[in-house]
Amino acid sequence: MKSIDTRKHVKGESIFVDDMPVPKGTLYASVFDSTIAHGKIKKLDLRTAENSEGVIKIITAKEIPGENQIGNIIADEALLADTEVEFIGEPIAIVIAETEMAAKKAKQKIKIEFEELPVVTDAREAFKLGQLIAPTRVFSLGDVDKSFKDCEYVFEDTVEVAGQEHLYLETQGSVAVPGESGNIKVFSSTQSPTVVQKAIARVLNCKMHQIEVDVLRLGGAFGGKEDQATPWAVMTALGAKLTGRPVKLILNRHDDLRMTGKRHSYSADYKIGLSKDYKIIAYEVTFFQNAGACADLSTAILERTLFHTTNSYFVPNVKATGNSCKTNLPPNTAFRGFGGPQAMFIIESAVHNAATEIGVPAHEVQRKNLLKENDIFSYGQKAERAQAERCWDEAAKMYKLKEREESVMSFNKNNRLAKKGVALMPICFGISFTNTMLNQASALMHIYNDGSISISTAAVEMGQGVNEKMINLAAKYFSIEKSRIKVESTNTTRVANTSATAASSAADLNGNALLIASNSLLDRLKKHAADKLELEDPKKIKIKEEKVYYDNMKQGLTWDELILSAYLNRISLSSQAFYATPDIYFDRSVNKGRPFAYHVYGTAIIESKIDCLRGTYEIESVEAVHDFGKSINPLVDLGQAEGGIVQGIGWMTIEELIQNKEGKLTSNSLSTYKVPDIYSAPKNIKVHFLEDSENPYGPFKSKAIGEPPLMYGIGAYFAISNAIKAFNPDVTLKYSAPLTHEKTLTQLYQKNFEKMNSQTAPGELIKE
Ligand code: LUZ
Ligand code: MOS
Repeated sequence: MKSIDTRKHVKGESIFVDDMPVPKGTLYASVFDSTIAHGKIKKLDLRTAENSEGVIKIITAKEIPGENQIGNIIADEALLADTEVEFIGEPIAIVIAETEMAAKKAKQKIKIEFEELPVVTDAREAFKLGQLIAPTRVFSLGDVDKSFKDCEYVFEDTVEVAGQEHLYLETQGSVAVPGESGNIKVFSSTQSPTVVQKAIARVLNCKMHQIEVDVLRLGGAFGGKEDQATPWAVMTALGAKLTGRPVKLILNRHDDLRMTGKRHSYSADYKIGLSKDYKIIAYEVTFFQNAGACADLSTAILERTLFHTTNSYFVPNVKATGNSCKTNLPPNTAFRGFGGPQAMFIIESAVHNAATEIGVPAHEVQRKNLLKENDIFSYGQKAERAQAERCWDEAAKMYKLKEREESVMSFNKNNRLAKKGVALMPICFGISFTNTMLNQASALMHIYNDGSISISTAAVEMGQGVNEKMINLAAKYFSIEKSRIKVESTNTTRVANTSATAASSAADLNGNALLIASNSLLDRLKKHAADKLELEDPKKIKIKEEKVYYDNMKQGLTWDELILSAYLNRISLSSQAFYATPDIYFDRSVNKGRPFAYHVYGTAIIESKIDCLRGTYEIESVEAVHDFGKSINPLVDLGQAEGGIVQGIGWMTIEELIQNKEGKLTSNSLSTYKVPDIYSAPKNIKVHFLEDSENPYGPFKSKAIGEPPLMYGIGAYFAISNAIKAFNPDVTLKYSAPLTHEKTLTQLYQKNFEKMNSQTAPGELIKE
């Protein structure tokens, strides 16, 4: 992957919040957080800490000038706990000192006493206790109860799917610099500058225009900074307000891992019914989402789960019930896919289980049920320009599925202690924020009188290459050199009311706004060129490679000359434009509508190899046909696809979040939480760009790329499961992600392990 930032990143020249030179007099904040998952604060004694060397101030809930509230969708999240704590890592006080070390030393001198309350970490247990974040939601189509009766096959089971740590390279952080008249400028590592701006205004009791949020770039986010960059930015702004000095706060990795939420774990019950010829007739599923202690984005994430209940399949009778359950864990949050991947893993588990029980390869059932043109989703939208079957069939052909299966079969026959497995993973992901209102963006463009261009949009660069794409779009639109164009930081004073850079839609929304801004500038320039050249029809003016043409004939006028002339003739060289996705709506009272501008499709073939002595495995290859639309930048898109695939595989295989009964994250460091590295990444990743796919809703007919490829990683789970079946045909597969090496071993030797469990008394040896 190559973008305008690549060189700077490699050379260490790129600037992140922690790299910025800070103003003289900057103070440092450190957060004092809860050590218990649920309890009342009986006593908070700050005296010794306050007298500690270098301490300027310790801020508690009592000092907050405005509301002690940062909840974005639901107002249920205090910035600082006042009387009660609900998760380990919940902020209680902010220590502000002359140095970071002084702040940390003082923090250790804070004394606190709790009265402990019962801790709930399990979503189903929370559900039984009636602890819901919001009322239960149901999406339905057809009539499941009636149609199960007509099914040849009906299967029921439970599926577990764990969360995931974002592990952005750059941890959370912010710097706030006070200005005159109570104004504050905040440099935050956030995907949502406006959410940060609004939360600060609320907590500080000031107007949004007093708060300027600036974002140069993020060192990764993956959803982890859509909502959860907010508290740290608010804390620095609060510190700046109360001390009158700049305040900086950067979480170290341990604090970040402990204090921030993750991808949601889900537990689900399903019932799936198939006809004699393996058509899925009915699918009923109940989701128990583990939301953590506050709402954060959980309700929106649950909604996206409901939208992705049937993945890439047409199912005529669906009932999907979603419960967002409140537990004593850090609030779980957005993570690449936003609840969609969990729904997709759950139906893939149902399909895999059904196929296994029936005794056919899962891909036979999958292929039979792929969405066709005009098939309806449970939420009332029809599949338009559906590419599910095309992607599948091209993948099967291009990557030689038949031969692959035969070679895997012969490998398995010839090897006793090594087995291979193949799985196919089709994806279908809806593009647009499910909250229709958020599908808006604006762009501001200046052409300076030397012919160079400055672009501001709401898009936040986080390594995904959105800035490169904005440059590609403008360069193509004007037909000028890329080097003329600069993308500015994302700043709330240049672009207001920004929607988060999220939902895979930043390039779509901001790119479209940018093209509208470019279009009005180009119109003005064409008109001016026609005037200057004394030619009558501005429509016949074209700019090609920085030269002006009329009726395809080159005129003696360059881009530089045209711009300077326009300036000298007092023509505006600035433009601001707005874009709102057309044709989308959703009625929450009936859960029907057309929430997505379009869907992204694709199919991957995944091959695994397991060592049947140790239970270890490798993902040997992932080969996909993916619908990129007409890619704006194939290299950037390919980088997103490959990164997504590896991140998805990590989630499904080796990344294991462990929280104990007391609500403590025990996999709280990189020695206990393992992410894929270059050795465990598939040796072979191929992603073929589906041909002849044009998307009317994307800039230059492109499609969104950020989230969808992650879901190919789900196929790794089933590729490993199939290899396990090859070794142990009698295995009763458990559908519980991640499928770690340890779980693989226990399924390879399921019978032996069960025996050992019943015979070795305290079950010391083997615990699931
Ligand atoms: N964020 C959001 C998202 O607020 N709404 C969404 O629908 C969404 N989808 C994916 C990722 N982030
Ligand atoms: Mo996201 S999960 O698009 O912030």
